[in-house]
Amino acid sequence: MSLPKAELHLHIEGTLEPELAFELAARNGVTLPYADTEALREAYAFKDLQSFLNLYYELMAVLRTEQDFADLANAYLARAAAQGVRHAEIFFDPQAHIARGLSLGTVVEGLWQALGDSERDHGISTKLIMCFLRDESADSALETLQAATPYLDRITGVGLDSAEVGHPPLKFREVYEAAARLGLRRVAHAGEEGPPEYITEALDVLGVERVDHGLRCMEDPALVERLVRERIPLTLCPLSNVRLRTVDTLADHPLPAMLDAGLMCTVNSDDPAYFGGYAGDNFAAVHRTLGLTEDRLRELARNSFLASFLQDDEERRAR
Ligand code: ES4
Ligand code: ZN
Repeated sequence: MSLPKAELHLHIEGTLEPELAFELAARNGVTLPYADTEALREAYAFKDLQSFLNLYYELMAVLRTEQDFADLANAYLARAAAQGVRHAEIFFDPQAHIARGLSLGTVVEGLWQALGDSERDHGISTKLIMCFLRDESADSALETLQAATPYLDRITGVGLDSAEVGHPPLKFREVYEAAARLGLRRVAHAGEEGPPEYITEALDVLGVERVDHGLRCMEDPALVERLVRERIPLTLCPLSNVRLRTVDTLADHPLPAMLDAGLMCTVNSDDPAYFGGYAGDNFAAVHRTLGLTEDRLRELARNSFLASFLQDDEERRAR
């Protein structure tokens, strides 16, 4: 579906398609514990977030050089462009790479090679959002933020991802305060597998402007009312929710009810190589399966630009 849209919830490491994973493995002399792309694809039957994360971190072993990160981002941007994406705010997970002995510079410089040429090559403007792994310590997150000092001109904001339950937003109060002092925008995953209270905490303690997923707000009517009143954007990922068993089937997805409630929803792809579809595929799926009207789809596309960091960021820079 080629409706012009912004993608606001996309983990660049989650765009690693099996074919590219094997190509990079061969290039870097890394042995993957799968015979071929078909055997690898068979491992994509997830029972929850953690079972996905295990494979997601395992496959990152093939990413070693700046060129690898540039190739990864270019492959994503080409696919996204074909599906109508005009602006992408891209998450990356520096701690997962630093833990494997890479430098933050390798990751950021590599991604930047692709992002720097993206408007020319793909017609997509981009921003980078550095995520902290919430199942790592708050100290590790702070160290990562410090290590990012030389790259802050390329990093628009910070996010929080990985295993949610048992790692509430409160754990990262200090690092989000430091990020705010540095002028970084703030988002966080909340209410994907974790309870609605984590959404409230992300807003009140971390000061996030946008909530990634936020699906479980629907369990708390007072929270829904607040999110509507404050026009807090939610970056929903319908195909991800199905693959990670957050919803039983796509037909059960609460997106229509969320739109009816007046929530500012956006539709995104999360980890498209793993979850069966890029941004346009997610739009097409909710159109087909949830019966969203063309008007609703246009609302979702409009929301994606309104909820993006495009406008304010440029205004802020001009000041
Ligand atoms: C993620 Cl779907 C999802 N949830 C939390 N953390 C993640 N990292 C990559 N994909
Ligand atoms: Zn995500």
